[in-house]
Amino acid sequence: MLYLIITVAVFSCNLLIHLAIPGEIWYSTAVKRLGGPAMARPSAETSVAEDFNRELLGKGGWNMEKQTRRQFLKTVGLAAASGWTLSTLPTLAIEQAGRGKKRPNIIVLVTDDMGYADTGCYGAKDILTPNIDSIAQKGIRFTNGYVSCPVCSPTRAGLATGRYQQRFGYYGNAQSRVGLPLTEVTIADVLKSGGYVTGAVGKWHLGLSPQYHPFKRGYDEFFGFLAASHSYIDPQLDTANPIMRGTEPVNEKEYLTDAFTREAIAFVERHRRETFFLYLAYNAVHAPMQAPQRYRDGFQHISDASRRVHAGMLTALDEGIGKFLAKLRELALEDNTLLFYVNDNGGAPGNSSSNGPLRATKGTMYEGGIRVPFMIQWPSRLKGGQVYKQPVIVFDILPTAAAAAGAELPKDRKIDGIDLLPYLAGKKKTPPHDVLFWNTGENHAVRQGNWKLVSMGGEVGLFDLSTDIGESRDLKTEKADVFKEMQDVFKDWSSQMPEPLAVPRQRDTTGSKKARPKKAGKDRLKENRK
Ligand SMILES: [Ca+2]
Repeated sequence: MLYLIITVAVFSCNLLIHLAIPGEIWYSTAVKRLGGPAMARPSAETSVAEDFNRELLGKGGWNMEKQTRRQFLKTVGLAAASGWTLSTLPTLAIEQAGRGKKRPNIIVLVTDDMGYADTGCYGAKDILTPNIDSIAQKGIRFTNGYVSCPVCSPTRAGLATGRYQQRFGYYGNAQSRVGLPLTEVTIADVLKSGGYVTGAVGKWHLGLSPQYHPFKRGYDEFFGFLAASHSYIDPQLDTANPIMRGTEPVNEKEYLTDAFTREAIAFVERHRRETFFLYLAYNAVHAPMQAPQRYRDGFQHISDASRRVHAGMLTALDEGIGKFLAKLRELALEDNTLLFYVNDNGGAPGNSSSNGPLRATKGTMYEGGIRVPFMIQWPSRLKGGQVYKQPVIVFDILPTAAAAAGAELPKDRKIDGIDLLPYLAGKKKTPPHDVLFWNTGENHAVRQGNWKLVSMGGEVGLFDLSTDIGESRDLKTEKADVFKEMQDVFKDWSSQMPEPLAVPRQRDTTGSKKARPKKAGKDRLKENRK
């Protein structure tokens, strides 16, 4: 009985304290009682548990999950409500924080218009890319890695949202003149909500107007440009599309690839003690073809002058990625950083890239347009040096990152991407996707197993990728039943997608020659939000 009275008394007392004292004061009092830092206090997302760790246990040797102030208050509130006394709080806070593994930093590294076979790990012989190749050695290389569109902007929309971009009417580069619809939730939104510091460096290409700026799409920091491409050597040439720090134009003097490397390294150094998400989108090796002489040296063995420039741009990119990865290692961050590397579409016809054995180039529905270098690295969780052969696609990045981060995906809409972690860890043996679709409105493709249906420029074909990676033998007559089934599968899927969003009728400055505006299908768009 006495025990019951004491318990009720303690519960009531603590509940009164919890309800009566505003959160900030309660928090401050609790911290002081715990011998922690005084009120020099934090932004909402600062790691309180980390501070406890430093203050109480000294640096190092503590593997705890970052706790936000809100989480801390929840802990304290729960403790009060359940009758715990203040003297028990340090143990409680630390135990709760230490229960899970530390969340990884997350990096999405994007390159632009590189060919499938331009890097050593994907078969290049004339250009060395040891740093990009190191991702294959330390991580997992996808041999059937796809983007969701054969041109830049829609792929970025798919990556950003974890969805077929057609679900929100984003079929071609023309839509980038408007922007990623504001109804969409981005990977930065998801991770920021999960407590991550977020930054974007490089090419944006998801809207030029202020309301589509990275700051409005979940990013805390931005350094880069908003349009489809940019000069690498002369900022004065791009006054309508300046390099920006945040929302302010800057007069960048460095070779642009080097500048993006510098900024990515600075971001990591700035946020080394926080948990961060960095979207690092180099525009190399997208046109214009420009490389300083220092990066072009050593390629005399390449007879094609244009390919030599490409080699120089790629070398700058590879060395930049090498410096960036070295910084992660130097800061002891590499092991628990989940890094995705993906190129945004197939090798372009005008930049001397090589798609190796794949048919055609950027802009097409053949493998040379959509199958890309794509890798994932997370040394502390995923065994390195593996090759994963099942088809995966760029919009798998968001749910995979969210799962690693313990962040919540939006529940009010369909997410097409799959969390790849159970597949890569060998826990799930089936292919992540039964079928994949591509559609620009004019051309489309379907992959189901090893079958690939392609409708391109009015020609329709069926190919068996297991024996014909170059899509050279059309089997639509020989395999008429498969051909019909895949046509039906595509019709069914595309009937669920809205029409392309209407875009202004003006000169397309974003690089697309094919995109054409169509009547907006707002009602269908609304229906297909889910
Ligand atoms: Ca591109």
